[in-house]
Amino acid sequence: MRNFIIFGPPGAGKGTQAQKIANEFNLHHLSTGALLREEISRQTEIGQKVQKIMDQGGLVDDSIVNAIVKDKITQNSQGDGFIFDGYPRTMAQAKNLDALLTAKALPLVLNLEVEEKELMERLKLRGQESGRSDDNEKTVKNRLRLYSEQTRPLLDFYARQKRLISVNGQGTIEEVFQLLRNQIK
Ligand code: B4P
Repeated sequence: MRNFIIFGPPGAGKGTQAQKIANEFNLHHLSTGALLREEISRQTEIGQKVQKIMDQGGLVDDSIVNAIVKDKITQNSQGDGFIFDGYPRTMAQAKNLDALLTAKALPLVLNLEVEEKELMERLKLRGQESGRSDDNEKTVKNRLRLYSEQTRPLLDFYARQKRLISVNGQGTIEEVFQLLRNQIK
């Protein structure tokens, strides 16, 4: 089993690249953002709890996200491995993930580096095209601030453990994919 985390700020291309990597290397793509949006569209109890937080660009409680991830890992434990997308976003989540996977394989972190100006442009465009309720300027600013405060510090944690690989995420989707692919092989 091989496990990976695709890491980066909102709009870095995590979802886009995670899908391609999952197809190429036969991994299970586990996106916490997508799973939470599914809870909202099915109007489950969790969906009702998280909708407002997500619309404002906030971070959903660790306990909710950790429970969703644990369930998915248990349900898919027979495959070749996972690519985690949008998870972990806090130190508590990072530690939870390592604890869940210790007996299998600790994930390698693939970090996409993209400048803030480019992130704003990409997310504004996606907001116009997909109508995702959290892709407006005010919410994107909040998501970028939370990324800097709570998520980016995880890079040091993974670098110290020699589990971090950073690539330039500013090329075309195909160029970025080739950079990642070369690191995974
Ligand atoms: P996510 O769904 O993870 O949203 P995101 O951070 O914006 O990443 P996303 O995958 O959508 O964007 P991507 O970079 O792929 O989370 C949404 C919300 O859910 C969070 O704000 C939070 O509220 C909640 N949540 C999720 N996980 C959580 C957790 N673990 N803990 C707490 N709360 C959690 O792509 C962006 C756009 O750029 C795309 O439209 C794409 O087409 C485009 N793009 C990609 N690559 C490109 C390239 N190379 N060039 C040009 N455009 C490109």
